[in-house]
Amino acid sequence: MRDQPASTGSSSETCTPQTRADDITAKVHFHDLHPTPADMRADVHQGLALAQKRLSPKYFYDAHGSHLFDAICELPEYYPTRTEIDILRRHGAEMAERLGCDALLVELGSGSSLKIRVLLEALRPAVYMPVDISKDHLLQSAEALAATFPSLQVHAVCADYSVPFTLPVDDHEHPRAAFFPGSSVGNFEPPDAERFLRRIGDLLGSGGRLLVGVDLVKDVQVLEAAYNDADGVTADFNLNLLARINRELDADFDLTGFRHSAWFNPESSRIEMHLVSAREQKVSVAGRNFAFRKGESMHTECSYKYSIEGFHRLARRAGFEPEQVWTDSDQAPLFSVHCLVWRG
Ligand code: AVJ
Repeated sequence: MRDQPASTGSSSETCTPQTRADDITAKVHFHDLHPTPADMRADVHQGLALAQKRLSPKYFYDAHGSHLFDAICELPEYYPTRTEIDILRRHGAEMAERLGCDALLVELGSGSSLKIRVLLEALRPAVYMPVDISKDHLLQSAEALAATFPSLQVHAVCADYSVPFTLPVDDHEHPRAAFFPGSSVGNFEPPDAERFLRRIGDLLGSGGRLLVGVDLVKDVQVLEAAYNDADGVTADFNLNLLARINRELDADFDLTGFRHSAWFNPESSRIEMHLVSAREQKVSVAGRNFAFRKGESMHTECSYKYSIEGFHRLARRAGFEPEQVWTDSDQAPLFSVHCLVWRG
């Protein structure tokens, strides 16, 4: 294994659950696959040159964006997080049985690693491998988790899961499983989601299981409220993308010159998030100029909503067999968690 401890320090006996966050010194193996820096400029330039300007949602998650996302998850309007956690709480034992113990468990887009905590008691993996694009957030969360579960081997991987990567450990003794909560699969266009799922299947190997959270089609008002919260946290999250580009790509977006907009597109069954130019304006990004008409939008995120059958069709096209699905209710469920088996 090529890895290095992310931190060393006082012995684990001094780590009690009461320890302050900055005192947590549990040992986490850290693998930095160095996502983004070189590609972000080219990516942003390319997206802004399109007739329908576009920015990738993966750039939302700088340090501030990751915190804003955590705040979104606590909003009364944003039902997915609490609904999914509730499903994990109620059916975690059954899910653990499906995934099996002693596994190498990869979590894609682990963020604050809160959801996995619900499963860890039932699911006793040998190795937990959180993968996230946001390095500091990943490290803090991985260390906090390792402090609560001292016998768990934690290998944190800083990587962009939307592009191919290989697991940075040479481990073939544990069966593999993957956890992809939050309905982040909905951020991919369906053909990309299919390609992505196939890649995850290849990482898992034959018979490997994927536990994936999928937000469901529902009443438009409920959907749209979740992306247009009254406190404007989602608007801040969307606009933070411009603040990040200003800082990291030497750009001059005027954050007061763009407004957040999000709606459900029923033809494509997706929420679309945009940043709309309030006036005609020019913006310079790393030496290139881009013109905006008044009312012109940059498309910053798609969040596809599926029916259970629709997601099963996608999973099958990708080479997975749906094994079981759990929802928050039988009538008009909001959210679903699927266990899929890789058939290759
Ligand atoms: C975590 C990507 C699934 O699409 O609902 C929340 C991100 N964007 N509010 C979603 C998000 C705006 C979230 N995902």
